[in-house]
Amino acid sequence: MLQLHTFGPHFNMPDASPFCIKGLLLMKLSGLPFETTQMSFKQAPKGKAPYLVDGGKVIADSHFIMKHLENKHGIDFTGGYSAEKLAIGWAAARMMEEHMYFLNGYERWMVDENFWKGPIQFFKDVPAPIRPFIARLIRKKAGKTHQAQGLGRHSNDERFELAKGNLVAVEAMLGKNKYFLGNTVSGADASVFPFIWTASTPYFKSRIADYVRTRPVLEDYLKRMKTEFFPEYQNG
Ligand SMILES: N[C@@H](CCC(=O)N[C@@H](CS)C(=O)NCC(=O)O)C(=O)O
Repeated sequence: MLQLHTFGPHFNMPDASPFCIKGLLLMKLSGLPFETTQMSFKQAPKGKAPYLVDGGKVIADSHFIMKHLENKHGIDFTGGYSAEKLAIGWAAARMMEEHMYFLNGYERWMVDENFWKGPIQFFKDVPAPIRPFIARLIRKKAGKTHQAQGLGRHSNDERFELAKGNLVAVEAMLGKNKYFLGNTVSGADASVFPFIWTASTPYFKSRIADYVRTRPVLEDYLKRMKTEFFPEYQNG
């Protein structure tokens, strides 16, 4: 059976990582039987989750997992949409995965209150006496990543303005659609929904989350997607 390796449920959501929720949604959309397994940094080909184990093959990265499902299992994630619509989906996916992800990650990892409530849980297997030390070390590494990526160099107000820009754009693209591109679910939903969901969870204190709660179009989309695909996390 196909095995999707993820971090597992955290923060009242099916996974701490939006990329893993994307992987889960892709698997659900594929209709193929699959199970989820705890990821291992030793096994992860790119040192990240999710990755998919399909027989003897290990496929790293949510995009390449999607490609693998298409090429090896004949799954169609296009939803039958036109090239123009799919281009919107591609652009939105990059906006969410390469931009929004970091804006939200900053809130979780760099805001003290959020870090000691959320990401600290990732270190629960580290022996208690050295746990705070290791956690601070990894947090420092995350800070360097945000600096190198660039968004970590902005002020809080500037980061919020950029996140708001993403949310306004997604809202405009969504319009009255049921799913991201129209009335049929597609791979684009797997790249948009998890990133809005994880950015808006009430679990963390965040202006981004507060803003999503003022946008009925985004809220309704989240609610529809959770109800259909993750009903057990309705309140996450
Ligand atoms: N491009 C990758 C990104 C995956 C990714 O960034 N995963 C993060 C969790 S959100 C991770 O595993 N980070 C662990 C690390 O960097 O050490 C994908 O689409 O799967």
